[in-house]
Amino acid sequence: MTIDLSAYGWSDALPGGDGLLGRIVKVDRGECDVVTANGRVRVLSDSQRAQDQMAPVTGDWVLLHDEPELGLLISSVLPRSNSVSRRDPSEQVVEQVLVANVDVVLIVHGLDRPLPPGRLERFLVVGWDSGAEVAVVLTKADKKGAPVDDVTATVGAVAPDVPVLVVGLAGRAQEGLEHVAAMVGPGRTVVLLGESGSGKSTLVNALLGEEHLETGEVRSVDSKGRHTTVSRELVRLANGGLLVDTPGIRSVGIWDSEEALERVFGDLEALSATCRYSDCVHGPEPDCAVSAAVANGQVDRRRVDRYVALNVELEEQRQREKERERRGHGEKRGRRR
Ligand SMILES: Nc1nc2c(ncn2[C@@H]2O[C@H](COP(=O)(O)OP(=O)(O)OP(=O)(O)O)[C@@H](O)[C@H]2O)c(=O)[nH]1
Ligand SMILES: [Mg+2]
Ligand SMILES: [Zn+2]
Repeated sequence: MTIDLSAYGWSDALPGGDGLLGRIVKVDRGECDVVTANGRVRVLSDSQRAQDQMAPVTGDWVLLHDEPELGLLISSVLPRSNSVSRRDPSEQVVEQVLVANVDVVLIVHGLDRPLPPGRLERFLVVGWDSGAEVAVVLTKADKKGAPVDDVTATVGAVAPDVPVLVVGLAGRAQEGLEHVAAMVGPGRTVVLLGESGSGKSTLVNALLGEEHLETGEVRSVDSKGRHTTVSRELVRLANGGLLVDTPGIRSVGIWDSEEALERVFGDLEALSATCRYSDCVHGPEPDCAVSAAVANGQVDRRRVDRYVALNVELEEQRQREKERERRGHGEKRGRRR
């Protein structure tokens, strides 16, 4: 069997190297599934050499070599064009890369639950920080009383330029699916992020046209999902699109990212620059441009509060990171760019 890796997004413009080239399509329990020109193989993910540079993740291009006793091993992870990452929820100051080499990030939200603007802002920061295109997909529009207009308005208020796609995937009816399909072109890698139970795996299955991924009922009391998906898996659609399903994200710890924050809170950053004090927290300070904008109805106070809270969180993170570096840890796992 010979697989043309361009079908998995490989382009000759990317730097290659010695060894068998492949793309990681799944990582679980210390092992990776890798698609190579010779077919799909399973390799150990934590080969020492690969770890020395960076831990391989789904979407990575890697070079494999054959080790007499151990079989195929990842000898190197090729440079990433970009990656989607968040703050590691267990470690506070460490970046956790979720997926590499991504063209589009779809933020998936189920219309069976509220969409707190702060949650959306965090997902947007994670998405934009990668440099990929970002869109929001609202699922479960088929449900009775689904607040399509309200939630669409929330997204519009937080991020006016972000496309919003609405789908309802009950039974055979596949309302709106074609709009999502249109974003997933040949060779494009599209990752789905969202809370557990938001319908990511259901959406991937609908696009695939088969029940490839396991899906799970949400709890009826609070619409909470059950964390059905446990690994990040890249699947190829018949039209050549590449989709990465991911486990539901509980906490969206954002990684310090000036550019992405600028996209979400650019207007507030611009106003802050004209406050009298450069360290203004837009509370009781005199000559605060942000508070003035709130007072005349130009800016929503709650949005300012979220902005301030996020900045506090990032400042704490910077301090902890400095502390960590001082103790001699930060070198290997620091920020990649
Ligand atoms: N009515 C309706 N139900 C949906 C839709 N999309 C998903 N569901 C249901 O929502 C539940 C959760 O869907 P999943 O696809 O498992 O959600 P997930 O985001 O993959 O969840 P995790 O894997 O836990 O992160 C399942 O019972 C789905 O059948 C939709 O568009 N309409
Ligand atoms: Mg899932
Ligand atoms: Zn101010």
